[in-house]
Amino acid sequence: MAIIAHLDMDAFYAAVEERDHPELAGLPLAVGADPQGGRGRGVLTTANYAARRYGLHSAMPVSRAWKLSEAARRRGEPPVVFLPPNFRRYEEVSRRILALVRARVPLVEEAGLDEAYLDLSFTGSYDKARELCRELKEAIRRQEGLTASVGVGPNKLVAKIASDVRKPDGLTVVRPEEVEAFLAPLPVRRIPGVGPKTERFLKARGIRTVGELRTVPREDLHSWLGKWGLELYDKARGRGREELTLTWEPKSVGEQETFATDTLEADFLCRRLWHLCHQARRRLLAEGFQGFRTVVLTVRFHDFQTVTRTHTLPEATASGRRLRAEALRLFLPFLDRRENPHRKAIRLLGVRLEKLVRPGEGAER
Ligand code: TTP
Ligand code: MG
Repeated sequence: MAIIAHLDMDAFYAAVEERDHPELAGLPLAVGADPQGGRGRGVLTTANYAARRYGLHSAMPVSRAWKLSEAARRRGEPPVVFLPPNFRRYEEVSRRILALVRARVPLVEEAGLDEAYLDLSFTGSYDKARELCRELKEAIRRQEGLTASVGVGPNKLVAKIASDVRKPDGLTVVRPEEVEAFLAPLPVRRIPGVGPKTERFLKARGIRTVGELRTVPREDLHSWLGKWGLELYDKARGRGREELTLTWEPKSVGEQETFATDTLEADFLCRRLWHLCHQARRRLLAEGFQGFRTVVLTVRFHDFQTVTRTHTLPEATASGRRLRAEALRLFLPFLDRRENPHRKAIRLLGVRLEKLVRPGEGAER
C-alpha cells in the first residue's frame, strides 16, 4: 500500500523575506517587480497571507497590487511592503529544507523550489506517516522558522490536493477509504490542471464540485474535452500515480579552477588551494551536509596529464582547517619531485569532498 505525502511551503518567497526581516513581521508583504508608485509593469511572484487578505496573489500585475495596497491604506490599514525577489536566497533555503527532509525520508521527488513528494510507504501506516509529517513540519519550523503545509494520501494527486486545502501550516491526511468523501465537496478548480478555462467550461454545464464532476459519464467527458476529459474522469475519482520521479542527492561537492597561466609557483598555488577548500566547504554546508570524510585533489598539468589523489579520514568532519590541512598534504608532493619529477607547470587545481554526511549521521565540527 502506497502512502504519499506532498509538502508545500507556505507563501514561500514572502515567508523567507518575512523571516529575514523581523522588522516586517506581521505586515502585508509582496515579492516581485518594483511597483514604481503604481506605474510598474511586472507581476508579483507571491504575497504573504496578510497581503492575500487584500486580494494580492502570485502572478498579479504589480500595478493592480499597488491599487489594492493604496485602497487598504485609505481604509486605515497598513500598506503592502513590496520587495524585489532574491532567488539565490530562496534556493539556498530550499536546499536546506530538502536536506532536512532527506535526512528523514529516503525517497523524495523535488517538484519545485518549495514543494516535494515524499514516499512514506516505509512507515507502514497512515498514523505513522502523520506522525512523521508532524515531525518534519516541526523541524522546518525549528531550523528555518518557516511553515509548510503537508497532504498525505494514496497517490500524488490526492496528496497534492490535500496539502492545499488547509494552508497555511496545514496537515491533512486522506486515507484510501476517505478519498471520495474528501474530494466530493471541493470545487473542480482544486484539481491540478483545471484552470479558469476548464472551470468555466464545466460551470456552463452546471458542474462546480468534484462530486458533480463524478456524475458525468466517461464518454461525455471524452467527447467534450478529448484526452483531457479522460484524465479528468480519473482525477475526479482520486486516481493518480504513486511512483515518484526520484531525484538523487549529490554524492560529492567540489570546485576547480583553471589558471590564466600554467604555473609552479608554490605561494600562488597554495593560496588558490585554500580558496578552493573554502568554496568546496561552503557548497557542502549550503547543500545541507554536515561533514565529509574524503578529500579528492585534482591536479592537471600544462600538457593535460591529470592526476587525482584521495585521502579518507577515519571520521567525518566539517572543519575548514582540517580540510585545508588534508588538501595541502595531498598537494605538497606536486611541488617537488615526489609527484612531479619533470617539474611541470600546473594548469588546474580541484578540490572535491566525498562520503558526505547528513545532519544526525554524526560529524565533528
Ligand atoms: P506556490 O507554492 O504556488 O505559492 P506560495 O508558496 O507562495 O504560496 P502557498 O502558501 O499558496 O503555497 O509557489 C512557490 C513559490 O514560487 C512562490 O513563493 C513564488 C514562486 N511563484 C512565482 O514566482 N510565480 C507564480 O505564479 C507562482 C504561483 C509562484
Ligand atoms: Mg507554496
